[in-house]
Amino acid sequence: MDQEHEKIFRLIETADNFVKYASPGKESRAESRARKRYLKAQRLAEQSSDEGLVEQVRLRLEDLERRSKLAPSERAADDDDTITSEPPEHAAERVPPGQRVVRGWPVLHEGSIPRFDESSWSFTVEGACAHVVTLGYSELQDLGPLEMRSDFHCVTGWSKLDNHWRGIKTTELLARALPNADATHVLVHAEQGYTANVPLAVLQENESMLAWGHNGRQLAPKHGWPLRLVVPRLYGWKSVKWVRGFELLTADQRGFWEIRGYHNRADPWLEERYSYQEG
Ligand SMILES: Nc1nc2c(c(=O)[nH]1)N[C@H]1C(S)=C(S)[C@@H](COP(=O)(O)O)O[C@H]1N2
Ligand SMILES: [Mo]
Repeated sequence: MDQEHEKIFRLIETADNFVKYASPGKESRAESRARKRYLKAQRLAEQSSDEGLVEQVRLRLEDLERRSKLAPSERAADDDDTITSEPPEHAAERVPPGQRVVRGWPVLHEGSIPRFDESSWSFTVEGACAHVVTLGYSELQDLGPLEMRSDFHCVTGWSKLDNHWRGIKTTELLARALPNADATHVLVHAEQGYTANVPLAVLQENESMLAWGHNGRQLAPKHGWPLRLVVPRLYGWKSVKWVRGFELLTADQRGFWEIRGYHNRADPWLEERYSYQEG
């Protein structure tokens, strides 16, 4: 990263922290400090003509303006129960290498959008666990909801920042199933036979969830409604849409894309895109 970029990222980071750690009652002061830094970062980013960076700052300013209009009580609600997924420690910036930030939301999947029939729909956790768990749609929703903000990175190069997901933590379901001590991975099953493998430890992180809402609305069917997995830590193909179950495994087993040349682990911060990189 060159010096100019580093300067911009530092401004953004400082501003983010003003917003995140503002003490109660001091929010508007923290926000105006943050705004000053975002605006400066915006100027510098525009000069550097790095569009991804300009977009990152723009999204933050937009969020700040939205927040600053909230009454104190709404502001508390805005923060309540929201898990915020931050990039891992080995991430130098918020957007992984080789990614560009998009404004819209591309739709990407194999096959067609399945029809949802609640009377025959269920979510199952099975395999290497003490209890098989089977839940209907409303039973599953009754475990929530909670909100989480996280970023989404697709292996084809686009990143969508600041997604506000509504749903339940995957840990909720896994805890009910009680994985065996030797369970190491989960094969995630979706409609029409799509699968993806995820380490059990990743689904036991607080930021992995099953979602039915996005940015204050019901999730669109094309984005995975009635239920999709959200795994912010890994490339998007592991965030399985139209998900129907978890199969607990005692040995890793590749899923749909992992068999077709994508990387088994899929850490976007390490650019684990293709299977030939596995070595
Ligand atoms: N069931 C299912 N889930 C899927 C896919 C798929 O083909 N089938 N594609 C994956 C890929 S490659 C990506 S990038 C994301 C895209 O999610 P979006 O269409 O909501 O942007 O969904 C993932 N989940
Ligand atoms: Mo993807």
